[in-house]
Parts: sequence; structure tokens; C-alpha cells
Amino acid sequence: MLKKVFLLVLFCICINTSANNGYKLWLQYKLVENEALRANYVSNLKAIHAFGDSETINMAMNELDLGFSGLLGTPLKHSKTINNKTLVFGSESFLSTQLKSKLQSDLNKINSEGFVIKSVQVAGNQNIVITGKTDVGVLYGVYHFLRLLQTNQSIENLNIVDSPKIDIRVLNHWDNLDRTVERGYAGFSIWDWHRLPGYIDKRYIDYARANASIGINGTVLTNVNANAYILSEAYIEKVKALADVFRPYGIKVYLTARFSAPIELGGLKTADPLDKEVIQWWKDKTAEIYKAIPDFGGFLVKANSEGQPGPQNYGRNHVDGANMLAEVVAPYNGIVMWRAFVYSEHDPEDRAKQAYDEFVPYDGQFKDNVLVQVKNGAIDFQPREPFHPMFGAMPKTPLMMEFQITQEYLGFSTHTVFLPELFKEVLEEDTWQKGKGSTVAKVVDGTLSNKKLTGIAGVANIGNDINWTGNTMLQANWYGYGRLAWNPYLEPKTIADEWLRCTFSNNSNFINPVEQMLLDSREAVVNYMTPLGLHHIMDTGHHYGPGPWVSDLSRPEWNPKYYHKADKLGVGFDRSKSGSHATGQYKSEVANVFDNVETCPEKYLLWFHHLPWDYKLKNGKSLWDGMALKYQEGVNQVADMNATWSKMKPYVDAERYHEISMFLKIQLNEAKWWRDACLLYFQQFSGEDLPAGVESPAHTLEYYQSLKFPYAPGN
Ligand code: BDP
Repeated sequence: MLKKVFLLVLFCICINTSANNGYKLWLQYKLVENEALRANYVSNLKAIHAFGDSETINMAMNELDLGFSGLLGTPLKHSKTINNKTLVFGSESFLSTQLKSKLQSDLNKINSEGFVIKSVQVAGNQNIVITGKTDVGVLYGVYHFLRLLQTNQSIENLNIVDSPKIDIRVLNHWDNLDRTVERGYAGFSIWDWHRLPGYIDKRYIDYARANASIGINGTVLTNVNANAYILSEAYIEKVKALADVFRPYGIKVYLTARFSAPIELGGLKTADPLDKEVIQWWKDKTAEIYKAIPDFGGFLVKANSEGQPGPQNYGRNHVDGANMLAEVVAPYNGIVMWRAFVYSEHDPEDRAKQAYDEFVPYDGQFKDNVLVQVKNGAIDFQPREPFHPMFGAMPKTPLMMEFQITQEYLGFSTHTVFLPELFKEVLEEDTWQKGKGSTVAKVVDGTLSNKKLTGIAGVANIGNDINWTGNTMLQANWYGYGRLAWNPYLEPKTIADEWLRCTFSNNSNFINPVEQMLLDSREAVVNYMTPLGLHHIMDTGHHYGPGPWVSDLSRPEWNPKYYHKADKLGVGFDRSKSGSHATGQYKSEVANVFDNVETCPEKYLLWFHHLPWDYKLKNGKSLWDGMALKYQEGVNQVADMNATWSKMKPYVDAERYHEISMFLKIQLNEAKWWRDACLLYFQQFSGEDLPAGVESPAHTLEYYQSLKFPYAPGN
């Protein structure tokens, strides 16, 4: 009896704590709770029939088994024939003539990675067919189909035809060979270089599954601040082992190429891109890589930026460097992603103008297999930046978007910030390159200027923490990046909805409030860190917390003071005609709006204008009062996020509920820290009291300035 009671108590404890460490990401495949819906799924899905038996098709089958076991409580029978209510999947080359004729017009609409999911009636049988031109297209369709069940949608009368709108959809890992991750806040690198190639961590497979499920088709394994050693023979073997794991999931590997590798690895005296021996070295190295990895994607290069070597060290330019490598990889269909993140300490006027000044004159000069990779804004992944003017200025060059998923400037991995809102804001901006409607999204997906090659990159927020991203909520940003890379026109609300349903629950009592919380979270972080167009006022080096007072760094444009220029007269960076005239880098329709303080959106006010503290905002408040109230609003928003989450306990497993609660509390404390430190600092110049409604700071300015974080992560 006693034993029974004990077991019962133990059982209850287990249920209540229902451990979920977040490892399974959005591929939770939890039992569909709505019984009627589950019964409907079961009645429509009697068996699975696969066409073909490639590795990719086998992976797709495994995923369907895993998915159905979880979602329906049992896997489906694998059937050798197609009977009534059979889920049929495989590439078009295997379709019977009957099926093909029913699907042909849809197949004509997709590209090589697209898919068709269709309810089809053949000889009295009602089937669902998932097909595509390639096995990888089919795999994407399979994940899409599973998502329909995960998000509790109907699977009757299906007619889905979809293709990715961007060709190259990669994650950029800023991972070092010693497993530290530059700007990584989720532990160490998932690449266990020392134990590769012999030991294949299961994580590599789950990483590939997760990426394939959202359509990511490439991964740059190593830091842009590159180590030549990755190109050594021993490491190529290791990279090959990873490439072999990723291949069936449609994922190619890419490496960062250190421009001086011919010297460091090859023992040459120079890395001059026009030197015959240097070119030969890269040719031989590339041949060696392709011998091991026939579908190697190509190179990502950070050159002549922040101390990295590049063609300019030899009196050459970016075109010389990029085109040399492009020619070397071209015979293998490889590409070069050449970063435009360049700025020089010798041009103190305005860092925001430099990349444009340096790259735009080269428009049309890069080889066809070069993508110029441009950060979303002209400074550096700030909580908010106007879109990079290069997007409106290089019609003859494929420009690849670079977003940062890891939150270097947005609270590391503790702050819940739903980044699809940020990404979408940039993608929707109108460059006016070819008149109204020339959005950044159309530049990136190539439709504006008929580009043959298109790409998008996201700096990964992944590490070896058990839940991959440090904070479960930030899995949404990996997911959201992938979904937007597939379709840059998707709405953040749709993405949040999908992700929440797949990751946590379909219960509307959970979905509605938490979705709103996610959608509001991006504006919250802007408010409590950098409202009204402020930017780059974080602390130095590690970039953790506020540091608007920093002004003693060797390079002028590394100092926060350079960006806010606060003094007794006012605050903000004058980038209008009367200042650095960075506005002139935009098409006139955009430039005029930003240039005029009356028409400049207030969210970019201090990005483009230096204004007096008593400048009147649209709501009638003075700039000082308005700024202070924005900081307070940010804090209030995080308090609301905490309140929302505190009611979600009934809908979330104990482990993830508690983890997220703890992070939200940290976020609230840090939001207050940002508000107090920044307002105390700016108050020295404004000389004004805090307006009603803004809480008094908890400490003095000296206290905030004294805080030091020598071991903050990611630095
Ligand atoms: C900055 C980061 C630095 C990166 C650099 C880059 O602080 O760690 O190396 O960007 O993108 O934001 O190259």
C-alpha cells in the first residue's frame, strides 16, 4: 500500500514538472490535443508511400515517422502500394503518368527547391501527394506538411504550391576553432573540431533537421574573423564529415577564407590577389576542398575590415580580391560572399557613409558568382537602423542581406526580442531605386533587377547550450530568420504564430497573449536602449549594457560619444545636408524625407539630426521629456511581458516556463539599468528634471559608470 502511494506521488511529481529542456526546438511533435481534429487526421492518413529511396527521401520518411508518432500517437504504416488515404511523397520523376498529369501545372510553377502538396483523387482513391522537382524540394514539402498538423490546420482539399524566393539562405557561424563563439551567448560552438571527423555528434543531425525544416540551405561554419587553419588538410577532413551529414538535408557548407592564408598556410611571401603564385595556391586549395566536398558552397570573406587582411594590403581593391576567388571557385559552381562591412579610422567624418563610398563605384564590376554581403544598416546591427543605402544603389550587383540573429546589441541571450519584426522593417523599406515599390526585399530576392543569384545570411545565435540558443524564446529568431529567408514577404505575426504553436501549444489562451508579447518585444528593446534614433551607445568591447559616456577609445568611430554627440545644446548625429550628408546616399525620394526634420520619421530622428533638448516632438513633448518617456515606456513594456508570461504557467511545461520567467526578470532589471544610466548621463547636458511618469534612478551616474564586466561572454 505504502509503496503504491509512493509511486503515485512520484508519478504526480513527474507530471507536474514535465521536463522539457527545449532541445527539440520547434520540432516537438506533441500529441494533437484536440481529439476531434486528431481523429480527422487519423481518418485521412492511413499509410505512407515513398517514391525513390535516396538518403534525402529516407530522412523524410524518418521525419514523418517521428512526426506522426508524436502528433497522432502512432507512426503510419509504410505501404508498397497506393491505396485510399495514402500519403504519397517523392520527386516528380517517380510520379505515375496519372499523378503527373494532375500535378503538372503546379510543378511548372515551382523552382528546384519548391514543393507541391495536393489532395488528389486517382482511381477512386483519395490521396495526399507531396512532390517537387528534387528530393530536397520534397523534404521541404514534408516539413511543411508536418507543420500543418503541428499548427492544427486542416489537411483536407490541400493545394499548396511553394518555392523559396532567395537562392542562398545561410547561417553565418562566428565560431572559432577553439570553440569560442564571437558574439555568441549560448555556450560554446556546436562544432567539436577536436573530435571530428571520427565522432559525429547527434547534434549535427538535429541541427540539419532544424534548418531543413525552415528551408535554410547553407552554413558558413567559421568566424568572419577567419583562421587560415580551417583550410589545412586536417580540417578539410573535418569539414567533409560535417558536409556529409548535412548533404541529405539540402545544406551546403561554406568556409570563411582568410585573405592572407597563402602566406600563413602556403608559406608564400605575399597574398596579392594578382600574383600568379597566390592564384595558383588558391586554385590548388580549392581543388583539394572540392575533391573532399564536391558540393562545397564557396567562401565568405571579410577583407580590409577591422584589421582583417585583404587586397588593399597589396594596393589592390575589393573587386580584385573578390574576382580572383570567384574565378577560382567558378569551375565548381562555387560562390564568393564578399562582405561590405568596411570602415576606416582614417575617415573620421561619418562611419555610416564609408561602405557605400567604397563599394558603389564598383557596381557591375564583380564576377557573376560574387554576392556582396551587406549588413541591414550602415553602422552595425543596432536595435534600430535605417536600411543600408547600398541596397538602393547597386542595381548591377547581387546584394546579399546580412542580419544578426545573435543579440550582440540587443541584450545577449537573456532578453526576449522577437527579431522578425526588425528584419521585416528593413525588408519593407522602399529604396526607390526604380521608383516607388523598390523595396529592400525586392533587391534581395532579385526581382527588382532580374538577378540570377540571390542570397541572405543570418549570424547564428546557436551554441552548445542544451536548448541551442541559451533562451528558449530566442529559438524564435532562428526559426523566423529561416522562414523570412524562404519568403521575405511573410508577416512576423504569421511567423510568431507558427513558432509558438510548434514549440509550445495550440491553446488560444496561450497563443494570443504570447504572440502579442513577442510582436511588441522589438519596440520595447529599442525604447529602453536606443529610442528616437539613438545608436551605438553600448559599453565597449563586450557590448554588454549601456556606455554612452565612453569617449576614450583609440578609433573615433568606436566611441559612443561619436554617435550621440550630446552637449548642452542638444543631441544626435547630423547626417542631413547641413551635416555629414549621409542622407545623400539614398535616392532623392528617401533622402528628402530623412533630410527634413519635419518629415524624418521620429524613430530615426537622432540618427539623422542633431536637435536641441527643447525641440518639440510630434506629441508636443520636448525632446528631453520625450526621450525620458520612451526609456520609461520600454521598461513598462518589459514589465508587461513579465505579467503576460506569469499567467502562462498552465500552458507550458515547468522547465521552460521557469527558464523564461527567470530571463524576463533579468530583462526587466537590465531595461531599468539602461533607462537609468542613459537618462542620468544625458541629463548632465539637458539640465532638465525627469518628467512625471519616469521613475527615479536607483543609483548615481558614477555607480553605472563604475560597472565592469571583464568576463562578459562573446567578446
Ligand atoms: C561587429 C562585431 C564584431 C564582428 C564585426 C563583423 O562586434 O565582433 O567581427 O561586427 O561583422 O558587430 O565583422
